[in-house]
Amino acid sequence: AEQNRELKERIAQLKKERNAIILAHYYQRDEIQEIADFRGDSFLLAQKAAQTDADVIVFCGVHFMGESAKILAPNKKVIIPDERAGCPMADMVNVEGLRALKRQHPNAKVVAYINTSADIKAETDICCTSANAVKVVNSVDSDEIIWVPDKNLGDYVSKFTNKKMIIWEGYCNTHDMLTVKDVEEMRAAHPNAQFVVHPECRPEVVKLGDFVGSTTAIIKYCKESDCQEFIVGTEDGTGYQLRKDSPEKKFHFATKYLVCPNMKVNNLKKVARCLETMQPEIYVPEDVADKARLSLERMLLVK
Ligand code: CIZ
Ligand code: SF4
Repeated sequence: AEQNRELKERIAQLKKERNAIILAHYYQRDEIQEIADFRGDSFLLAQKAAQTDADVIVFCGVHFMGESAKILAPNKKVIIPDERAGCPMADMVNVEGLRALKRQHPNAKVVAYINTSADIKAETDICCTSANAVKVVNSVDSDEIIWVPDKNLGDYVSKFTNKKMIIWEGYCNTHDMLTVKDVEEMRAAHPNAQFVVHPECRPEVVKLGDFVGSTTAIIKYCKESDCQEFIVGTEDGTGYQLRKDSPEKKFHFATKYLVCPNMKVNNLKKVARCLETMQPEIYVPEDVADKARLSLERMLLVK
C-alpha cells in the first residue's frame, strides 16, 4: 500500500510535467482505474484522446485500443505501459486473409469490430463496437457483410439482421471460456441474481442472459436496474465500475476465469515508467491511419 501511494504520487507529478492524461479501459487492474482521468470502453477512450488538450495520452488497455486512440488523435503522443499487452482476438485476423475473403465476395462490405489492428481497420468499410454492432450492420448498403474477427459477436448480430453475414472464425479466449454449466451453477447458488452477459461469449451462453450488452451497456443496466444482485459474464475488471456505481449491490463474476491476461499486464509501476521514458510509443503509418480513420468516422455517422 505504501509503495502504491508513492507510485501514485510519482505518476501525478510526471503527468503534470508531461501534460499527460491517463485513459483506462474497464478491464484494467483496479489500481490503474483508480488513477485514470477517464475510464471507459475502447471507443469512448479513443474519443477522449481526440478531444483532450493534453500532449500525451497514456493508454492503459491493449494494443489495438492505443492504435485507435492514435488514429483519432494523430498529433498527440500515445504511450502504453507495456507493448506486450495485445488482444489475441484482434490477432486472429490478418490482412492477407481478409483480402482473400474480399476477392471471394466482391459485393460484400467489410464490417470490423473495433477489436482489430489498424491494418485491418484500413481494409474495412466501417467499424463497430459491441454497443452499436447491430445498428452498424443494418446501416450498410449491401446485402452481404464480411464480418471480422469475432464469431460470437457475429452470431449475435446475425439474429438482428436480414443481411447475409460471412463470419470470420475469431473469438476472445477469455469470454469464450464461459460455459452454460458455469452459468447454471452460479444461478443455482444465487437464485435472485440476474445474468448480464457480453456478446463475446458463446451463443448458447449469451442466450441465457437477462441482459446482453457491451461493457458500457452492462454498467449502465446494472446501475439503473432495481435488481440488487447480478451474475456478470464479462471481464472481471468491470467490477471496479460496477461496485463504484452501486456499492450496495452484489456482483458475482460468472467464473474466476473471466480475466484477460493481456489486460492485467499493465500495472502502476509500468504506468510510472512509461511516463518517465515516454516509451513504448504507439506508431501508426500515416496512410494506414488515414484509411482506418475513415472506417471509424463512418461508424460515428450511424444513427
Ligand atoms: O470495445 C471495448 O472496449 C471492448 C473490448 C468491450 C466492450 O464491450 O466495451
Ligand atoms: Fe481481447 Fe478478449 Fe482481452 Fe478483450 S478480453 S482484450 S477481446 S482477449
